[in-house]
Amino acid sequence: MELWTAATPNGWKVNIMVEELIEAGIKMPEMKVRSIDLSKGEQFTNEFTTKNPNQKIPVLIDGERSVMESCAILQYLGEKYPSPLLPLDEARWDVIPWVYWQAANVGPNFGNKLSYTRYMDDVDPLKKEHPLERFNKEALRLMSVLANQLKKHEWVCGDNFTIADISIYPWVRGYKWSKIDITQYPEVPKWVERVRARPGVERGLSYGVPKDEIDKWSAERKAQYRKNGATIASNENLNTEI
Ligand SMILES: N[C@@H](CCC(=O)N[C@@H](CS)C(=O)NCC(=O)O)C(=O)O
Repeated sequence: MELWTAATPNGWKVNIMVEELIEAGIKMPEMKVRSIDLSKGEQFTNEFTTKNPNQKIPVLIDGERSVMESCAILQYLGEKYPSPLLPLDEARWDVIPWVYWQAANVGPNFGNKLSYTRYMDDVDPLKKEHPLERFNKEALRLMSVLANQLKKHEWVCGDNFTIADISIYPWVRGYKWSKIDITQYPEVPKWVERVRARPGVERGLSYGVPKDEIDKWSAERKAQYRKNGATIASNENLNTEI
C-alpha cells in the first residue's frame, strides 16, 4: 500500500488509523508513505491527479485501487482490517454518522476559520469579519454537540475509540491554530488530551515530522510556513488569546 500525504489534519487522520490498527493487533502490509509538498503544488501534477481527481491529500493506493477523501480511507481500512475501530455489524451505525458529521461540518468550519484567521493577511479586515464570525460560531456550536457526546461516554460514539474519534481529533487538536476556543466546553479539551495520550496517535502524528515538533513547530518551520502566506509567528493581529 502507498499513502500520499502531508502533515496536515486530513493527512493525520489516515496516519493515525494505520498506527491504531497496528495497536489493535492487525498485521498491516508495508505502507510506503510519500510526502506531498503542497506548497510546491505537487497535488496538481498529472501523476497525482490520476490517483485523486480532487487534487488534495491524502490518497491511499492499494494495488489497482486508489481511494481519495480521508474519511472514506478510514472506512476503507476499517472494513478491510476489522477491529473495534469500526464495528462491521449493526453497531457501525453508531459510528459512521459521526464520521460524516466530521467531514461535512467540523473539517469545513475549522478549515475555513483557520484560513481566515491565518492565511488571508492581504484581505481587508472588514471583509473578513463576517466569515470569521460565522465559521467561529458554527465551530463552537459543533464543539457543544461534541461535548454532549463526551458527557455520555469516554469516546465520541461510546466506550470504544473508533474512526469517529480519529476523524474529528486532528482538526480539534489545532484549536489554538484556528483560534476556536474549545475550552468553553471542558469535555472537549479533556478528550483531546485522552486522544493525544494514545501511542498510536502519537506515532501517527509523527509521520514526516521531527519528534520534538509533533506538538509545537520549530521557529524555522514557522518561518517556512510564514513565507508561504500564513500568520504564524505571533498572535499580534488576532483578537483572542486562546
Ligand atoms: N475532504 C478532503 C479534504 C482534503 C484536503 O483539504 N486536503 C488539504 C490538506 S489538509 C490539501 O490537500 N490542500 C491542498 C490544496 O487545497 O491545494 C479529505 O478529507 O480528504
